[in-house]
Amino acid sequence: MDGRGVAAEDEIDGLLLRADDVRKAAPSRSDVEVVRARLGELLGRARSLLPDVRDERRRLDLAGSIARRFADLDRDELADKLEPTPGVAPAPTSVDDPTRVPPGQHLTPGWPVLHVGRAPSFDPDRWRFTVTGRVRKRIVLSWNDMRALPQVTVTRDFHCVTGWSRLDNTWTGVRVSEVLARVDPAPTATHAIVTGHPGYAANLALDVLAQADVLFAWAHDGVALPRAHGGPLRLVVPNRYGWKSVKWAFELRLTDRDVHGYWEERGYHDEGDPFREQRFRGDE
Ligand SMILES: Nc1nc2c(c(=O)[nH]1)N[C@H]1C(S)=C(S)[C@@H](COP(=O)(O)O)O[C@H]1N2
Ligand SMILES: [Mo]
Repeated sequence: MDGRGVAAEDEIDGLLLRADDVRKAAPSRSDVEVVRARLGELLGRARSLLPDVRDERRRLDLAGSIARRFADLDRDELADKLEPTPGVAPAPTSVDDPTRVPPGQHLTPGWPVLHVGRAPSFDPDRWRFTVTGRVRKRIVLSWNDMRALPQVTVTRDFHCVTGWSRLDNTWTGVRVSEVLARVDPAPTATHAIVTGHPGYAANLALDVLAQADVLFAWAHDGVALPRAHGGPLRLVVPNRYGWKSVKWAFELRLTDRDVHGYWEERGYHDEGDPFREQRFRGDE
């Protein structure tokens, strides 16, 4: 290994130690914003050094360590969101079958709101959804086009990588497989990246997207999907951690390789199967 790679590793280790000190020193949750800004700086700098780490295994480990700290930050901010949400029926907090809860998850009665950036406004006349990339037929759907697609309702559990799970979410929308059938995917298409406002994205293998319970959803528990939860339209991928369930989705792009989305770029796992605890890159 060369000197520059080792120097980058040492610097990242140093930044992570400082990040841990900053977090430990924070006296209360009311300081979350200040801590977030400072940690964002330290972790952002650490992340920018990752490409200089030559040893692949070490680079993946460090990427995981950085991503874990970003997730801890979300957990701090979440503490007061894990209460029953006013106006939303509380989700069950116990199960008959313990294997229904993935390892390392706890059940929340509430419906936490978790995202980077701001929820966009919605104008049904101007709203568009594009399906593009490795397709034989690119399509652009209006809101009416989208709503005219065959509708299904599924009830599934939702698992966020920061540790909360919300059971029994009833989603209504169109299967992604229905949308895929309308574009005629190219034979080279193996993956897709779904993008939502304001540029947040997640990558998925096409065979995962084509599962029968993977939807573009416009309703939850029988009412229009609230804007905070991704309304008017969000992706729902029950068999993956929540970060794959892109809110305010506006584009589905088919690709011939796995292109990283927002969190995958920041060290989260490509697959993100909660039952295999694939939280961070480097997890089996
Ligand atoms: N556009 C967008 N979609 C997003 C996110 C985001 O930051 N932006 N966060 C993801 C994460 S990490 C989770 S756990 C879920 C949370 O969904 P909820 O706010 O409806 O609970 O949205 C996912 N979809
Ligand atoms: Mo999440």
